[in-house]
Amino acid sequence: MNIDEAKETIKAVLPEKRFVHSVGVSQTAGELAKKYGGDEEKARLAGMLHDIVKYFSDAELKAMILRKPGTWSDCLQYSDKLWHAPAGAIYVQEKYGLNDADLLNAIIYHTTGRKHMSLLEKIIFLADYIEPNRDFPGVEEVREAAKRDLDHAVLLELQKTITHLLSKQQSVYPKTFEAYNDLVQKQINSMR
Ligand code: DGI
Ligand code: FE
Ligand code: FE
Repeated sequence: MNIDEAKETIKAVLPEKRFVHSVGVSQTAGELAKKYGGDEEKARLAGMLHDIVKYFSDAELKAMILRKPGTWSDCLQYSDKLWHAPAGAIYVQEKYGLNDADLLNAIIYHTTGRKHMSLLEKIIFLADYIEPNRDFPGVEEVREAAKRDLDHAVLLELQKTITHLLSKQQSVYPKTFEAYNDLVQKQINSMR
């Protein structure tokens, strides 16, 4: 599947606003890949597809995750907002035969992050947060950081997301904490 095919596919299944968001993530992911030496084509494709099953029912998303168990399955014990990410990867693999492990992982972890993220995983995680149609407090600070230091921008995003979830007394998926701890530790090590 190429990028134009992916764009047509999501246009047919997503509401306009989510389609525009996905095109924004694709574009931003391509720019980040160019800047940080990643695979631009793969980044744009992953960005286009990352929310493909966002409007499936919770029952459908849950059934997909149960059908294909993996390290992501524990998300079923947390917010249902997390489910579209692993389910999206299962969907594009089964329906479109996309088998690139890095691309699939970038979709699986686009919502939560995880420790030891690949370059592509970081790019999609960050692009989802900072694409041009996003407008919420703090997004500009992360956009600025993304121009200078990828890890620092991802760390800022994790800090803001965790803080936001805590402020609303919502659960935090453990892999989100692990991603945060991983990058804090890297920062500490780099200052030694
Ligand atoms: O699908 P999008 O709206 O583009 O964005 P997303 O896939 O990053 O979904 C974000 C939602 O997930 C947001 O409402 C916060 C929510 N969420 C719930 N629990 C967690 C969580 N996000 C993270 N990172 N970690 C959680 O534990
Ligand atoms: Fe998402
Ligand atoms: Fe998204």
